[in-house]
Amino acid sequence: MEELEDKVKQLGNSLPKESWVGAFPLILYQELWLPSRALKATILFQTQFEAYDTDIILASLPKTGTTWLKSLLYTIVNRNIYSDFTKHPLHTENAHKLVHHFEYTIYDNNSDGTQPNLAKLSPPRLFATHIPYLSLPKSIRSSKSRIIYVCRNPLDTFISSWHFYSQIDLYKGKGYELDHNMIEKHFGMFCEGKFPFGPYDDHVLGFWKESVQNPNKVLFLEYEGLKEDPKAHVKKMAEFAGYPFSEEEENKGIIDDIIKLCSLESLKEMEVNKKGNYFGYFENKNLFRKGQVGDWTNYLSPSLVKSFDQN
Ligand code: PAP
Repeated sequence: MEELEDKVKQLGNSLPKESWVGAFPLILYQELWLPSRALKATILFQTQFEAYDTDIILASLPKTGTTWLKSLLYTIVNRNIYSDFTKHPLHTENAHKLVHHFEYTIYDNNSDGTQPNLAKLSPPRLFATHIPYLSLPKSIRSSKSRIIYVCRNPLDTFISSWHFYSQIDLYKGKGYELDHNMIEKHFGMFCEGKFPFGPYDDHVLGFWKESVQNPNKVLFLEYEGLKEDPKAHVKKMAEFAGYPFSEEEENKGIIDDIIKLCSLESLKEMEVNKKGNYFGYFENKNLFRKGQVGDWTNYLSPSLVKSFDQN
């Protein structure tokens, strides 16, 4: 392990670096702007993970709806075990602790002490990742495991990330929130692909292409579509995951109950999400903001957006 530690350190020293909002360190690994702290875990994930055909993996770029999708997927798949939504695990654990991220908690034993034992998880194992399709371990791509991908309008994704990092002290981003020069600077970086787990386009296109070529492998969803018609999307997710709703369940209104339990308003009000942290260093409360489609119009000028369109 020490040997790996040394190799990762050496590799880390040799790779190009950037800082996202404040001083959140990024490193360019396999054409991917990876948060530096996730380098070792990503390498372990890529080289050690053995997928089961029954695994269901939620993939996304940060700030595109990960917490929402984790909550929905966990609730859909476990609805027979946790049928009383007033006592649902989402009331006591943040979604990131119910569906673990490979490159954070699962392969990072320095994270938050919630590292699951992969061999002991009963199927279907639910996982999440921000790693792009072509950088995933071969066993995920070659097994029958399924991937649910969510994408979001790039401008809203950028603004959500901007707020997230400029609200936290940890990377000294605090105070930047309304600093327009800083927004412009970081928007320029985003357009160049320098963004956690970016470039944005490569990420989205990788999963989109696979969803077209192999629709049984990747279900491609859009945040905006989920907002517009959550019921149709929750049904689609349940079918894809192998847990379709029966007519009886539908008649009882279970889909509406799941949507309500996992709504932004509901999650935001849960005590567990008002305090505590996830991945060992991010605060739960910062995961829940406006969830508004088109929020970027409040922050980005038409000329900035034009420069984005031309890229
Ligand atoms: P993560 O990648 O760090 O986990 P992620 O959950 O993907 O973050 O994205 C957070 C965004 O999803 C926030 O968007 P905003 O900044 O534009 O408001 C957050 O408000 C939104 N969000 C969180 N939970 C929900 C939910 N249940 N429904 C809709 N949007 C949500």
